[in-house]
Amino acid sequence: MSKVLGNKILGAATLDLFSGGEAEERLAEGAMLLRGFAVDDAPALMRSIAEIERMAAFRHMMTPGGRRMSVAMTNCGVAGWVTDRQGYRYEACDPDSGNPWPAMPDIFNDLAARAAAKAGFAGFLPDGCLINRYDSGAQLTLHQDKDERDFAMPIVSVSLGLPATFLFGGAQRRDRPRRVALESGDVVVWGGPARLFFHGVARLAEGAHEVTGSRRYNLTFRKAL
Ligand code: MD3
Ligand code: FE
Repeated sequence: MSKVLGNKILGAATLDLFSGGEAEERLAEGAMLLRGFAVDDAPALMRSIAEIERMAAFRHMMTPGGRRMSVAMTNCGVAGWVTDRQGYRYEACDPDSGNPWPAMPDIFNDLAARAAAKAGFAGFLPDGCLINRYDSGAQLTLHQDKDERDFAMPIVSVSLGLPATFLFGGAQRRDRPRRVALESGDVVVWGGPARLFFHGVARLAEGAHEVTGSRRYNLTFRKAL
């Protein structure tokens, strides 16, 4: 176990500094930010993403309202999140190829389970991972993740590459979102009362990152089925 060296109050959030250079921050009841949790895994995660994308290319999906998403997406695992004019849903097969989504790599499963356990969700076994790719200018408008069957299951998200400003709202769309800076290797576990909170990502600023170049990636692990 790492040793707590210090504790600061930052606005509403509590930050614990650990000897390994990792920090845990409670963003809200049920929402735990694990800063730097996946830093060491980032290069291997990016190699897995490169393999996945050879089988299931990134694409800009269409919202049910007919707008092309600025974030490019692909999936791995048995439950892949898709959107088109028909709506949002999970599909076992990639609609672009007709093939099953690539399998979830072991390092994906391991990371998601370790992060969830640290946040109090032991035994988390995701069945899908949505992979989001942001170029500069890409954004994700405020939304809820509510296409999954069991909201008692958390969602684990992993940031890779360029930093982003995460918008963390509340249970109501009108709740003014807090801005949380997320960097490469940061992991957030969203469970409990925060599971259905509104959230989004501000337009990505230009930059260069040693692991991902001019982009940001985000992995969201879900138990969808
Ligand atoms: C807060 N992705 O794919 S994950 C998404 O950085 C999505 O690409 C963002 O939101 C991204 O749906 C951030 C963070 C996230 C995921 C689920 C949540 C935040 C959440 C569920 C409830 C509250
Ligand atoms: Fe989301």
